[in-house]
Amino acid sequence: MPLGPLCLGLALLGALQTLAQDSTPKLIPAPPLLRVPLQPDFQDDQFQGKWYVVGLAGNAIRKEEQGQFKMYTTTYELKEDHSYNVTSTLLRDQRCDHWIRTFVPSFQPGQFSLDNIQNFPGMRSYTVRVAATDYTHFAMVFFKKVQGNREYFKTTLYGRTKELTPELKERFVRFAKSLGLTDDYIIFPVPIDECIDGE
Ligand code: DBS
Ligand code: DBH
Repeated sequence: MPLGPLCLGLALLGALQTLAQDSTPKLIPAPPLLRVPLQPDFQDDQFQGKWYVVGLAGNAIRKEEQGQFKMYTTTYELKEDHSYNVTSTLLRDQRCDHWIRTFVPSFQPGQFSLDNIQNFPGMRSYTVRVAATDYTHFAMVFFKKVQGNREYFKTTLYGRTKELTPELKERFVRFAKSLGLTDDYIIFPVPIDECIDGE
């Protein structure tokens, strides 16, 4: 039996598999939505306003790759129809970048979907769920998106101020871990002044 062609074939197969894996790294699976808590008696008017992203965790958020990730803000403004205009403001390439989208209420208070997902290339679903908030200090929000055939999820620790207590940050870490994430996937963006002060 000629081993040469077989070995070559196996080697090629191995190389192909490596290539395929590299272009689609394994993602930690998203938890079922049913297992993600929902803030009871959600008050959409009280949730409005500016939130600092004090913590960020997700299956595509990696600590090493996002070293010195800068803090940004997300502002929620309620419209007449109870959708939110949502604006994130980030310092990017020495400029303030504004990223605007609309969250539409869905299924139950505190849960939303992204409006006009057809405008987002490859986006098949986008779900937002406010897991916990006291409205005046902090919020923990869960996001899940299916883009192409990949399912990403993330959670943000929002603060009304740039700093939150160690207790709230520890609670956020526990929450992120309850979603299947580990420390490598949890970051605390560095507070900055540019772009995110004011209003
Ligand atoms: O808005 C999001 C919801 C989101 O950006 C992600 C997950 C849920 C996410 O994982 N994003 C990463 C991959 O697109 C990213 O690098 O931002
Ligand atoms: O710029 C972005 O794409 C962005 C910014 C803030 C984003 O996708 C997000 C928050 O979810």
